[in-house]
Amino acid sequence: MKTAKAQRRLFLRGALGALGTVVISGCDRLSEAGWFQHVLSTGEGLSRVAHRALVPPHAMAQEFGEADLSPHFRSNGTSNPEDAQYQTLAANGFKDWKLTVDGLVEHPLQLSLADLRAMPKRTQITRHDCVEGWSAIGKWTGVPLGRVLEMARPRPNVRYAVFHCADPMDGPGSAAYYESIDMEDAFHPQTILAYALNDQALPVANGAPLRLRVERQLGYKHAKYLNRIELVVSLDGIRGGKGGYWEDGYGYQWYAGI
Ligand SMILES: Nc1nc2c(c(=O)[nH]1)N[C@H]1C(S)=C(S)[C@@H](COP(=O)(O)O)O[C@H]1N2
Ligand SMILES: [Mo]
Repeated sequence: MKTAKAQRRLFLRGALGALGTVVISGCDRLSEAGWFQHVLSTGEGLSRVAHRALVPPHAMAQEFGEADLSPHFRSNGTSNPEDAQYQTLAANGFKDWKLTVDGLVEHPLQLSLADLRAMPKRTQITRHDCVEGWSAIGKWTGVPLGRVLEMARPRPNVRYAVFHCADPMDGPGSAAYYESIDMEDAFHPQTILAYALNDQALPVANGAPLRLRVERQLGYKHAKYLNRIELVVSLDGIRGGKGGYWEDGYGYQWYAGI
């Protein structure tokens, strides 16, 4: 048994080691794009660097058992997109729906729900935390996002995956919800494109036919009603440039680590 003091010392050494890794591995890239400079110049980036220094890159979000499932997984934000095309697709059980994967890729993809269901799947029971002050535990099944991205062959300079959704946020015809994550989260084993919740086809209220689960981040990052995943080198060209609906419009943090 290690003493509490020895354990604390070990933890500190680990944390400092991680910080060193962040700084050192950043060095080769910063000369190119100056991203490290940019990251350090914003409070946003600082919290991300600090968070990434303390949480090892492949840290897993906690997973739970069947007994922990919430009796009802509530819906938040959009619960039924006010979009004619979405409604037509939904009426037909999403048989004609396709996910587009494009942007900086060698092989743009168009995948049906059947295509996605035929791919390797992952099931995970996790807790969803919404900034509005509620949590729920749900069982999600879907395709690891990394597998889908690999199929599209991302170009080496790709840095972010942008998720374009079907739900207009200010009535029919208005701009739809969108979100983005970096490649580290995109290739994390628990980051999946979920088509099932609690062993049932994903309900419309929770993002049918496909939604993102990015388990180490807060609820608003988990884009529902996916239409398209666009790979980009910078978020500058995406709407307001801050990477998401809440980030651009309401000052939410882009990296919403839990
Ligand atoms: N397309 C889309 N995705 C979205 C939202 C939304 O309104 N539209 N709301 C977000 C927020 S704030 C939360 S907490 C979760 C809610 O997921 P749920 O409806 O399955 O509870 O979805 C996130 N993803
Ligand atoms: Mo949320």
